[in-house]
Amino acid sequence: MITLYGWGPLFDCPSPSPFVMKTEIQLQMLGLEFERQFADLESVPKRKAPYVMDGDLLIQDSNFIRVHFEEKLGKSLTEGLSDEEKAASWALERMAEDHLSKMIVSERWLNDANFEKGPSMFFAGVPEPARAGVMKDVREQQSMVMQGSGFTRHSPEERLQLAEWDIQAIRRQLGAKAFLFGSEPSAADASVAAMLISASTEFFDTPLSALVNRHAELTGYIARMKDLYFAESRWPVPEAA
Ligand SMILES: N[C@@H](CCC(=O)N[C@@H](CS)C(=O)NCC(=O)O)C(=O)O
Repeated sequence: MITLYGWGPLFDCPSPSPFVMKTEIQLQMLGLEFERQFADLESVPKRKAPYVMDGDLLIQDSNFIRVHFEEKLGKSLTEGLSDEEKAASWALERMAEDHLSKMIVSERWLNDANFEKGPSMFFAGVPEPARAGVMKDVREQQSMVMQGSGFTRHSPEERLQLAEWDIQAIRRQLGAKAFLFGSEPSAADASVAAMLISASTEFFDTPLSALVNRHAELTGYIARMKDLYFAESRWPVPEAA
């Protein structure tokens, strides 16, 4: 049995995590049957989601998960792409998972109002007397990670500019095609669409969403990917709901 660990719909997205969305898409692209369960980050060495159990085998990180199943099934999510396209596919993923991902995280976690309406809900299970302190510590860690990476050493305008250049590159690659490399979705669509879905949500107050949503070809692309892979949520319903 295969189980994907992550989180289901939140913040008007199929998952609060673009990386969980990416893997959820890629497992479907590979034609796999799998269960979805809530992640327990403390239970895995890398303390990140997504992670997958394939029987007794734990696989962590969206890239290793993809390759594990590609090798197991003898399939490739870049089947039919030329060597140049395969290189571009990998580079597009790496691009989407760098500045766009950092922009999404910093807008959600470092902006007080966005944190209150969004990520603060992850701490609902922390006993009330300790909750504020735990949230403060986690946000400080996030802030240090973003500072360390250099991303939040840029001004807000510069961060937006970096995100805009990534979005422009995605638009150029997409062109008039249905998917990044043609009429069929492939590996990079999972990563890029997951980041665009996360960036475009209007749940948060951020100029990032308009950077995506003002382009009809991108909203069309997001809609196509959602129709294909997120038409219905198969995540368990949280107990508190
Ligand atoms: N490189 C990883 C990134 C995964 C990742 O950053 N996951 C986030 C959720 S979007 C996470 O688990 N963060 C928890 C933490 O850093 O403590 C992958 O591709 O799977």
